[in-house]
Amino acid sequence: MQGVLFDLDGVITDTAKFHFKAWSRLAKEKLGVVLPASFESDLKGISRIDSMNRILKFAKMADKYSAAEVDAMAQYKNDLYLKEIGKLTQADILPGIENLLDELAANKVKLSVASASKNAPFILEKLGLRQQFDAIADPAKVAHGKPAPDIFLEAAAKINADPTQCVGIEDAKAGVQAIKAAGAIAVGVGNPSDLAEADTVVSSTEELTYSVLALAFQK
Ligand code: B16
Ligand code: MG
Repeated sequence: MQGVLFDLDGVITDTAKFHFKAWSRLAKEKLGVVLPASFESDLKGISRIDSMNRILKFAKMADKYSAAEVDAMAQYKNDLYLKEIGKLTQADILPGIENLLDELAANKVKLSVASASKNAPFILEKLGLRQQFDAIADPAKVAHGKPAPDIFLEAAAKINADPTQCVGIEDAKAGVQAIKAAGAIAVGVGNPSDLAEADTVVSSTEELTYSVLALAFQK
């Protein structure tokens, strides 16, 4: 196992609730619709602009706005979201993750972040984890979002690792599909029926240890 490629939202910290809060406010204020609770999980791993377009489709306003107006709405959502994540601290790191990062570093495994979020460097800084990672893939530099493999390929390339020699960790179905498409071993965190394509599934981040990842890799 040369490297581990980490999703961020749902694996390192839970930002889905903040995304949902900001999207809900935007939908209500700008589009006059209430988003159903299912949007919180449906938008996991989906890029900002793709999320915006899904919400416009839900509001039956897909063709109503110009590209510039859609961008301005996505920017408004991000401003709301930034206010929320500005409050993150080390206490918001999901259980087991700090221990896992220490174990992997002790075993000389390179660590890279493969998040769809353009805010990943800021979030890691707020959590006090920025220095623990060898690289953060930039989602602005990849052509296709999850479930395409691009962000995981970029995350592996940034640590000079062969993707087939890496384990990817994801909480979203589209993310697991992206890991598999990249040729890496997929470890899912969450419900096994949602993450059936993963090589190994654990129910919570607390169960993520070096030995669980090493076993998944040897499978
Ligand atoms: P941003 P991940 C994803 O993070 C979130 O799950 C998704 O809800 C969000 O829209 C996306 O990042 C983009 O985030 O607006 O901050 O660039 O799960 O890929 O770490
Ligand atoms: Mg995620």
